[in-house]
Amino acid sequence: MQYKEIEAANLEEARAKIKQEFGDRARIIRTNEIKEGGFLGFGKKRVVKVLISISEDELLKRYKENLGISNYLRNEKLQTSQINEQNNEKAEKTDTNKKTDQNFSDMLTYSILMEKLNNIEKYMHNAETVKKEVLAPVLSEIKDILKQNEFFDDFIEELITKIESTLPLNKIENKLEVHNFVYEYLKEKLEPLTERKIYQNNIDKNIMVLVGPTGVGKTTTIAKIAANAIREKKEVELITIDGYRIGAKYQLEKYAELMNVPMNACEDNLELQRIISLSTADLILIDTIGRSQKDEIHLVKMKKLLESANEKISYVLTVSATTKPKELEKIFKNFEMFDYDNIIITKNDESETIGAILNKVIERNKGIVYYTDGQRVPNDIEKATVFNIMAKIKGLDPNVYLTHANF
Ligand SMILES: Nc1nc2c(ncn2[C@@H]2O[C@H](COP(=O)(O)OP(=O)(O)O)[C@@H](O)[C@H]2O)c(=O)[nH]1
Ligand SMILES: [Mg+2]
Repeated sequence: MQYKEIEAANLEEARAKIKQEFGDRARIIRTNEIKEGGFLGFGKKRVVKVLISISEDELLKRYKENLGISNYLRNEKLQTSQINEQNNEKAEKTDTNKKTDQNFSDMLTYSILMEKLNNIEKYMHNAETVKKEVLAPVLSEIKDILKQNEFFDDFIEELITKIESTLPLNKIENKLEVHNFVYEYLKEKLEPLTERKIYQNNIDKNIMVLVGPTGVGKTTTIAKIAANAIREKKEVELITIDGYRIGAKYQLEKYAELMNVPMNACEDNLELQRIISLSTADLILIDTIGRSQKDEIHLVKMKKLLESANEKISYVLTVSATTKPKELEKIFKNFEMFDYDNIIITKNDESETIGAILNKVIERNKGIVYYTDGQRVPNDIEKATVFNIMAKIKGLDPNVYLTHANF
């Protein structure tokens, strides 16, 4: 791969130049707007510098196509005279010699090109810089869309770089192509995270614990999951270790009563062990202590208590779609001690965007099992699929959603 820098007065002109010289084969790596020249800060000229990459083969092919080797060499005065000297030495040529000369001439052209391109690196470092990133209009639009969806900056940068290095020039200028690329990119990342099994059907006792900050909707979500499991003819049992908050036990007890399922409140290890071992349920749902996730000692105690059950427990982190992006990292990290594989996203009805959460699950390789979108038990819950999660990414061209619709 070789790199070349194109300089122009503005982005449009730079693109036109690249197209003319390299066709659609070049990939844009970086675009900078630079102020150059001037004296004592005055009279600086704005220029746009676009760094592109192109494979050696393509480069040589392009030069041959466009300029013709002889034309190209004629323009390169210094190098041409050297070649002429060498050519003159071989005044009379046989056919085979001609062929050799043609190869030689090709090679020389090629090495001149390479040398020029290698110098670009040096040249780039010397450029006086007041750099400002300039993006193609479609790319800056997609950047805004991703920002509005609350994806984090480094994630967006990575995605933009990926677009620039993957899509050829003519496609980068096409809104639908770029939006489609973004959709596919996110879908590819989210697909493996939304297709995980919620609980394993092959083991007879599935135990699922919902952990997460206070007030995100753990108890309500447990009631919803329980009601849906009952609808699927599963035997369900509820346990709470949420004894700390007055009324917390009462809340789950009420749901258990309504659904006619057993409910136990556990305060210590032995009790938890006894209840789990005696249970004949297919699904045991455990509600947890409603204290701040900042209270680490309490979380450790809770974890010890759950570990004492000696059973295979799957931990699920419950996060609200309304959580501020800044808070999310802390929450994902603080609950990491539970080794949770999956998350549930609650309160989707109260938030337009879930990009920050999606960003975190992709980064930490966590599955999304459910999302909830209202207070009604048992209705306001959905199993997460890649399609309903992708539908929560707002602002992409409607045609992109249409193309991917799962009719
Ligand atoms: N709007 C909305 N409210 C919800 C949702 N899930 C739970 N809630 C409400 O959030 C509040 C706290 O829920 P709760 O289950 O007690 O949270 P916990 O402290 O995590 O157990 C209650 O008023 C619930 O009705 C949801 O998906 N959407
Ligand atoms: Mg609760």
